[in-house]
Amino acid sequence: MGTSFGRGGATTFQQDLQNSDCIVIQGSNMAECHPVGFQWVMEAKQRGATIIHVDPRFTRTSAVADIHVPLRAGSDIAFLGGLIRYVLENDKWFREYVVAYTNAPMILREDFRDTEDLDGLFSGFQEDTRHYDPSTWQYEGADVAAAAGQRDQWSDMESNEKGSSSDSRSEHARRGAATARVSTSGAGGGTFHGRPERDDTLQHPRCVFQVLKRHFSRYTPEKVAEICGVSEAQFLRVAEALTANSGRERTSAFVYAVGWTHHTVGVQYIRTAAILQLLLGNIGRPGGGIMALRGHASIQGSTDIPTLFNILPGYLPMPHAHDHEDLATYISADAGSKGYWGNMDAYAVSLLKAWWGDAATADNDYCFDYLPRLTDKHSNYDTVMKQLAGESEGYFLIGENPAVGTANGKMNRLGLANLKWLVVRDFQLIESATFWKDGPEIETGELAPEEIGTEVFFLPAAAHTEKDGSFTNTQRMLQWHHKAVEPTGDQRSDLWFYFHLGRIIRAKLAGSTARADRPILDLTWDYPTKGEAGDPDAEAVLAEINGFGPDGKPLSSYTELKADGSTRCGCWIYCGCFKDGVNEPARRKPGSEQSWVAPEWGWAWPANRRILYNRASADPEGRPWSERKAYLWWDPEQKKWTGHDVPDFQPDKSPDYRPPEDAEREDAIAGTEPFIMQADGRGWLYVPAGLADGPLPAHYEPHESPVPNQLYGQQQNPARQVYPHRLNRYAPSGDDPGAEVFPYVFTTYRLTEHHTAGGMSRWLPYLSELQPEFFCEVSPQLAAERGLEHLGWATIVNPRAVIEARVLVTERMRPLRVGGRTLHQIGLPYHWGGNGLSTGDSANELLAIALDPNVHIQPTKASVCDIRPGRRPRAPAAAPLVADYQRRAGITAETGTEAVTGGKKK
Ligand SMILES: Nc1nc2c(c(=O)[nH]1)N[C@H]1C(S)=C(S)[C@@H](COP(=O)(O)OP(=O)(O)OC[C@H]3O[C@@H](n4cnc5c(=O)[nH]c(N)nc54)[C@H](O)[C@@H]3O)O[C@H]1N2
Ligand SMILES: Nc1nc2c(c(=O)[nH]1)N[C@H]1C(S)=C(S)[C@@H](COP(=O)(O)OP(=O)(O)OC[C@H]3O[C@@H](n4cnc5c(=O)[nH]c(N)nc54)[C@H](O)[C@@H]3O)O[C@H]1N2
Ligand SMILES: [Mo]
Repeated sequence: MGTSFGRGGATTFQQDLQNSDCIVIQGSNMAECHPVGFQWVMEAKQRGATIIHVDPRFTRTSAVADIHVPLRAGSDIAFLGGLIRYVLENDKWFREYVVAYTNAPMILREDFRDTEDLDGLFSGFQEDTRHYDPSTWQYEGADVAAAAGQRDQWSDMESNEKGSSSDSRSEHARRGAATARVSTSGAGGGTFHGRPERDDTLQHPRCVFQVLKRHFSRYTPEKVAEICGVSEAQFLRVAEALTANSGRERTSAFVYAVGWTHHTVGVQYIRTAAILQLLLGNIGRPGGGIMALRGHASIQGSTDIPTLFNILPGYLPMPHAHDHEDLATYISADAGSKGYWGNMDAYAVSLLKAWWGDAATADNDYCFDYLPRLTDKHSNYDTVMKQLAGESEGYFLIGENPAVGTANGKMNRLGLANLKWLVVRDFQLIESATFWKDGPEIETGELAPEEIGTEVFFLPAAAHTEKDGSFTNTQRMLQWHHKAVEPTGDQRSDLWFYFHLGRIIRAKLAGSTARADRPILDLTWDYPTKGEAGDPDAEAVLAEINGFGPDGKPLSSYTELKADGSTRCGCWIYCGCFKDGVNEPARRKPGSEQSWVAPEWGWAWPANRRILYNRASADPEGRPWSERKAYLWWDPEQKKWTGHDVPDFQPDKSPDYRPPEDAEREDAIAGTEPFIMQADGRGWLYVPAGLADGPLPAHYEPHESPVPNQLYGQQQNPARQVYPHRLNRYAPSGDDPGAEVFPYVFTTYRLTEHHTAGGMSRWLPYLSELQPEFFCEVSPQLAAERGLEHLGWATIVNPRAVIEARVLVTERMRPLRVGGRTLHQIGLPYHWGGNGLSTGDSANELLAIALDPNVHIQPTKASVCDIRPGRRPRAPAAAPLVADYQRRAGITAETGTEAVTGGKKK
């Protein structure tokens, strides 16, 4: 979303789904996982909208949809790519929107090569480092840095080439872009050097539009059917519904969640939907958009104010350990650029001032050197690898249960067993806190409690009902919750824990003159506390996040932020949520007392805008595309934008504003350019920089798949991250010998009655009674093929583990025809573990660590296995069974790790 539109958040809000004429839910089981928001899908249906659910399984979402398309897990890019081709070939795209608001007219460099030319690779792939050099992906005549995503691609190249002379970065630097930035899912922006060449007639053979057309030309309905296991008729029904409900008068929305993100090519799934929605003119308009459904209550919040290793609050990049990088170099990636990222200096300096207060001055670069620097990837899985290697000593697990919830459970537990200390703060004694005495490895004898050196501290946590605070929900909306009851016993809020931990560390360091202690001693750490336990005042934290002006008063908008040290702001995109000292996230004005947009319910970033890029809901002249879909328009009398929402645009910038040649920052965005975070003000059909695995999506098979790629010789995403390890062996894929040993595809998912790794549901009697046991969903045909009995036991094996589950035989699972043969899929809910009231094996024992290169996520949605009747062998017979499967499939340390597979096929 960040690279396509400029910000890494849902483009719309759930209530707006009621305005859709067609809703495609793909990669989510919305009715079961987001049941409250699903109300708005039902409202749309009542108003006549067509609801489509594209999902390998028939679920409660499918049950109320007009169309359910059971497709093969891991094949969505082929399906969506087919829709893109359909839209282009049948002239169903929204011409005026596409020409004015997207980068369709931009002309690409002559040396760009597409997957069509290179059998599934784009130009620039370096096989030895498994990285792309993106220089050939650029526009002709201009050099644009990433809007979001991989913002330090050139220096990544350098570090991966380990000292060998790197042309890429120096070439990039020569063209003036200095160090670009790195962030995973960030808000956008980026430098722009030169002026890209354009052809508004879209005829130039190297313009984005023509490149796109050629790229997707092979994604025909026949190919889609063959790859996805759907019928051509099913595909065409979706294509017709979607295109009939897009244009001036009608809009369609896409809804996805982790059925799309959890793949080694997950970011490109979402990119494919972004291209489609831009071509159809569905972004920034009511009833349109892409609704990214977020998981935990504040997962959006935990990327905005991140728990991620490579971004700082508000999607500022975490600085890299480049030589001589000072604040100016860090910011120069954006200096003079077009769009709101041009103000990155104000955002960064205000953040440093919020953290280090008076200690941060112009003379010391506002304490920029106090920030940690990235020396490598430090994602969750890289940390697990470091734990296994003995290179990581301590770990805090706050609200996470990796022994159950994270891919390759065994590696996670063995990592925890290799620490010096571990702090777990949770409601329950989850598996990640007790692995040392009763984890599966104790049973198998791989670990013994007396030999584990990890000292485990278990601290009981207070629940959200027992503390004040905010959630940032799926639609970027901050919502306040008030403490309803006092926590009991030793339970404390996480805010309490971190505040007092910091306080004690600071007290211990007091008086130190060591340079290394300055960043901690100079922190502003002065939150007022309340009550007997001394809980910090959560509103004081909100106020710090919102920020203060030179007069010490709360700021009201990020446009007030300054780079001269006079303003403080803990997260620029949240600036304004505590305007005039009022806790706006706590607003709960009833819907009946305000418009359907409900701007006075909670507060959404940025600036309380509910639909992003809403300038695009009007035509270039500023008039609504149609009466029916009017949302924001230019009022020529009052000379301002007006309508149902806060404009995501300068409120008084006229549609005929044209930036002067030397314009900078937001002044360089024309009155017709709605994507104000992007360097060119446009939605990106093609991403010239910012993605690790290509400027356009291409269908690759999942990391492990029993099916050969039917479009390119390249089997998997060549840039995916692999982690060869004795405990993380991969299956052979496609036509490779041994692939037949694991003939079935399995996918993992959630049940309404349980929550994620189970800490919040498996200990509750009512929920445990509703879904008492771990099970696998199989079709009657697969049950017959393997002799599985309904309510009996099944053993599921793959190269990493063997687990057992109760059998649920159901017609909701259907065999598919893929590549001329029958393919069976198996569904596994992933909520179980050994502790609590309802216990069972964890699906994550089976899952591999192999990651999407952009966001480092694991592929939980499509992997391979074998299934057989009966219970699994107990220790010590379990390991030999897995070893036997590995031997039969001929698995070695190299299997499944190759980057490039195309050559050998030809
Ligand atoms: N009751 C309940 N609600 C929850 C949660 C919970 O545990 N319980 N968890 C919360 C969290 S953390 C999250 S992230 C969200 C997740 O919300 P969802 O993503 O909606 O949940 P999942 O059940 O993991 O997966 C969604 C669907 O993706 C399908 N799927 C699998 N592979 C593919 C594929 O390749 N393509 C397509 N098109 N579909 C595929 C699965 O069959 C499944 O129906 O839910 C949140 N809400
Ligand atoms: N196979 C497979 N694996 C998956 C997925 C999948 O679809 N398939 N989905 C992935 C996704 S999207 C997610 S989000 C993860 C979830 O994986 P985890 O985050 O590891 O699992 P949870 O059970 O949600 O863990 C949250 C813990 O926080 C505790 N908790 C709740 N509130 C608080 C609080 O206020 N403070 C503290 N300190 N603790 C609290 C709960 O008791 C619970 O034990 O799983 C991922 N793993
Ligand atoms: Mo999640």
